[in-house]
Amino acid sequence: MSEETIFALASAPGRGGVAVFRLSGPASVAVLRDLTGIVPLPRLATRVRVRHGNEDIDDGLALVFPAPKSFTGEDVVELHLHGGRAVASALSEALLCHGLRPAEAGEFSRRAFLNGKLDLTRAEAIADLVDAETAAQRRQALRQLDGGLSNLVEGWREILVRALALTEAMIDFSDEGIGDELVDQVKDLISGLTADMRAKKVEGQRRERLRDGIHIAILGAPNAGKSSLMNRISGREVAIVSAKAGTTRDVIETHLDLHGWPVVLADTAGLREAAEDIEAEGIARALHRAESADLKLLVFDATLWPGMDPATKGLADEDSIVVFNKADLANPVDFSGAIMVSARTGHGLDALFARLETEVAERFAVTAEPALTRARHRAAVDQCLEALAGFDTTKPVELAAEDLRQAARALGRITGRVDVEELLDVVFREFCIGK
Ligand SMILES: Nc1nc2c(ncn2[C@@H]2O[C@H](COP(=O)(O)OP(=O)(O)O)[C@@H](O)[C@H]2O)c(=O)[nH]1
Ligand SMILES: [Mg+2]
Repeated sequence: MSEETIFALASAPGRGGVAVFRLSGPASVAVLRDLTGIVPLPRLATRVRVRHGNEDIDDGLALVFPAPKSFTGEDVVELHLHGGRAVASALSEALLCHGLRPAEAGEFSRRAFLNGKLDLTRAEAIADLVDAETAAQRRQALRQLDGGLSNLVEGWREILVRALALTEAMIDFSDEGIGDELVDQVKDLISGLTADMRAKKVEGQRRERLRDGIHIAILGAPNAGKSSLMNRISGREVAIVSAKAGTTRDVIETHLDLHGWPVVLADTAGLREAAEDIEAEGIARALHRAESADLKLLVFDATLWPGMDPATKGLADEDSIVVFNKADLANPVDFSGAIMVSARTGHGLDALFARLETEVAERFAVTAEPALTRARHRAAVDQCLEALAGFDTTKPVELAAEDLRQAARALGRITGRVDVEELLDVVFREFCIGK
């Protein structure tokens, strides 16, 4: 338990209907009594008048969560006051006068972790939930907060512990002739576990996209209407549109909420042989973007049909959607699976959105399965796999057991059951103050 009592504004700063201040630590209840003259019953919202010296600060609600049944596991007080700047600064001053300290970013969650209230995966889920901008991001974070990931990892650890127990049993039973049977059992456990972890790693990479945004690149020849389409899709003028070929040179990104899916849409330079240095570099970047994108929108100029730009056509694969633009100027195009649109009139945009949504949902649907959503999780799994790769039943049993212990330790890093200190900074750094 910490000696210091900390406080922070837990709601967003600035003007608002209500501002929530959170206090945590041994002095929080005494300070509340000093400021309001009362100590409310546990967990019961109570009307209070907040005073500091002779000055009335505000009228509001107070809630007391005595340790250990609180978010941090310490005595916690919440004050719900009016959301004005003057109220916030007067209260902060009063709390400082009472010896409280402003919390650092993530300090409440850090204390919750240290007091056994949260494991690291749940703490990360809180950060994700606060950052979630779309429905899919929110769902994924909530599942992790519910413990999906920590249950998965603990399940893996249990298998390792079982394998370890069997391995140690080999030491005891080595002369009784049942060693071989034990060896087979351990091998089975390890190979099943290894396969499962590998699959989860691949899945995790995909699901991390839900945290960062699914990348969709718009590609095509100069003047096909890529920038116009980008602006149409995003509903804003993000890219410069021009009849002059080679206008877009760098990759321009915009973030969208595509019916709950977080999307990073990128407009790129037109693909052509050509061009002076800067445009050539733009084209190189476009091709690089094409490679790393989750989905590609290949844009063709419908007025050139049946011609199709060969460089763009060359990028077609199962992750691309073929779009013919300038439908307002051209006859329908007979190309299987293609969508006719007009960036100018908006024709076909609904069909394009529907198609994008289907393709994204197919690739990124959040199943109920927990996922290794961060590079940190996957690095720990890699270390675990590495230790297991060294595991060999022909080694002296003591050494083999040590490999399993290492593997289990690596997994423990995901939830924070070992090597705790060094991990904390990494995990809590990205939190905001008051969480
Ligand atoms: N008529 C018509 N013109 C379009 C359409 N989309 C783009 N354009 C025009 O085609 C030219 C090139 O557009 P732009 O978006 O800069 O193409 P980009 O080089 O592929 O980015 C501009 O003059 C646009 O106004 C469309 O759907 N219909
Ligand atoms: Mg352009």
